[in-house]
Order: sequence, then structure tokens, then C-alpha cells
Amino acid sequence: MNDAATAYSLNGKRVWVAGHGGLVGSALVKRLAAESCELISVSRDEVDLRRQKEVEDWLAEARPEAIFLAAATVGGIHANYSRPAEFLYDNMMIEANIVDAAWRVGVEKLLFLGSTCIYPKFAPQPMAEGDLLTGPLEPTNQWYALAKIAGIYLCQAYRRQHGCDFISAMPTNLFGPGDFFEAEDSHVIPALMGKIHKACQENAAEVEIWGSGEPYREFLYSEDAADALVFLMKSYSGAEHVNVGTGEEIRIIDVARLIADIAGYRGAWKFDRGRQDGAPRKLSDNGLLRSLGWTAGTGLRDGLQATYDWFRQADAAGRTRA
Ligand code: GFB
Repeated sequence: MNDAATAYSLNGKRVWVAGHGGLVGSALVKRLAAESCELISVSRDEVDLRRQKEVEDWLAEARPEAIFLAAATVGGIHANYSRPAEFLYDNMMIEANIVDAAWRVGVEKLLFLGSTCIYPKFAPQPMAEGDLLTGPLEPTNQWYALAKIAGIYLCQAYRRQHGCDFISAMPTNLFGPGDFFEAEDSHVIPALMGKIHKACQENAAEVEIWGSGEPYREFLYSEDAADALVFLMKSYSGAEHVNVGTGEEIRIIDVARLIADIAGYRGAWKFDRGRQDGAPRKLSDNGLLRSLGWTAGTGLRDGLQATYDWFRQADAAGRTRA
């Protein structure tokens, strides 16, 4: 058992999922339905999480006992690179406002969510928690990464100075139902699903893949991620952030082939070399999470199939966020 293993019960607790409409947030809401807790949420129209007073007023009134901080400005490689001000400002403000207000109203436990893009571009693979800040960041997502690194340090600082039980989890690239399936701003899996689905419908001869198709990524199904986050909330208390992944990686071209197989696409690939590859590899070391007792349950193909089934239905009903 790890030193930081602990027991925190969610039974009867008021739990706020900040970012409940997003990919992880919606999976968390689904997963938390199996716990005996009271879920609370607030919409973007009611509270702008980038505004300190709005967050302070909401938390003073709502008084959650536990918070999953899954709210963030997110997007794929192009969104990160083309909107650096939003990715840095929004994410720093959201986390600073929520962490500080959570301490002020006496929140018992808070789990802050980041991403494995916090690690250096050329970190040793697999990347362990201790590899943080050992080298320069990947330029395409350095603004998002810096905000998330600041979030980890915020949780550590409030733990050290105020004794708050605030923890951080760093999931690898996530995908699943309810994702943002748009060609320019989304992550690779929803982007390729959208493009491949359209190519099938239009009988197109080729689908565009950004960059070389050679980078490797580690993908985790959003419902597995939510399960890991609930597990950490209940069983981990430490200053060190915790990687959340599968420990398995795949080349971008191979994940495209898997999606093509699921969707029935038999056309060609066209590589747009004018687009960036980003990090060459981002494989996480999940030793800490495994030592606490959690491993992922959904295989990549099964997760892709479930996501594609959801997407096809949502697309047909005009319900995708594309
Ligand atoms: O998912 P993605 O945008 O994010 O891209 P990152 C992963 C890889 O897929 C890159 C390639 O090498 C892309 O060039 N790719 C190929 C595509 N075709 C496409 C496409 O049509 N759309 C997209 N989006 N990619 C993000 C960070 O990095 O990962 C975020 O920017 C965050 O900050 C997230 O950390 C988890 O893995 O490169």
C-alpha cells in the first residue's frame, strides 16, 4: 500500500463536479450516480468560473463538501497553439478561484484535474510523476501545461500552508461519448471520427491526417478516467499528483486505422505535413496509481466502438457539438 493511501467516504456528501458538461465532467456525473452522495452543479450562464467573486459567492451558498475540479478550457493541438491567451488565462483563473474559495468555505476534499502534457517534451518514457519540470515543455501546448502545473502547485501550497486535503490527477489523452467532434479545435480521436464518418457518408476517396501520423499517444476512455478519479478521491491523499492512464500507446496512423475499421471506411489517408505533430510520445507511468489499486478496464477498441456508436446517433439527431 502507498503511504498516501487514505479513506474518504463520499456517503451523504454534497459533491460539486465543476465542468459537469465536459467530457470528463459528464462521465464523472454518470459514475457518481452509483455513490450515495448528493451531486450539485452550476451552469456556465449562472457562474463564470473565471470571475473570482462569482465563484466565491457560488461556493459560499452551495457549500459542497467535495469538489472534482474538471472545469477547463480545453482543445486539441491546433486550439492550444492558436488560442494561447485563453488556454493560459482561463485555466489559471478557474483553478485559482476554485482552490482559494474551496479553502475559504472549508471544503473537505478537492481533486484537481490536469493532463500528461505537463511533462517535458522529451521526458523519459514512460513519464513518472517525478519527471515534472525536468526539461522544456512541448511548444504546441505549453500554455495549457503551465496553467495545469500551476494548479498542481496550488493544491500543494494550500495543503502545506492551510492543511487542505487537495489532490491532483493527471490523465492521459481522453476520449469518449459527449466529446467535441469538430475538425479544427477538437482532439485527434473525435476529429478523425468526424472526418471518417463524413467520408463514409460521402463516399470520399481520402481522409486527412494532420502531421506525419507517426507520434504515439496513450488514450484512456472517459468512463475509465471518471472511475479512477472517484477512486482517487476516496483512497488517496498526498501532495504528489497522480498519473491516470492505461500504460499503453499507439501511433496516430494506427488509431486512425482502428476507427476506419469500426466505421467501415476503406479509402486512403492524406497526410497534411503543414500541421504539427506535437509531442513525439506521451506515455504515462502508472506505477503510483496501480500501487493504490486501480487499473483501466476498457480496451481501446471497445472504447472507440462505444464512442463511435454514441457519435453516430448524436450526429444523426443533430446533437453533436461540432
Ligand atoms: O489530440 P491532439 O490534438 O493533441 O493530437 P495532443 C494528437 C496527435 O494527432 C498530434 C495528430 O500528433 C496531431 O497532429 N492528428 C492527426 C490530429 N490528425 C489530427 C486531427 O484531425 N485533429 C487533431 N486534433 N490531431 C493535446 C494538448 O495535445 O493533448 C492539450 O494540446 C491536452 O493541451 C491534450 O494536453 C490531452 O496530444 O498533441
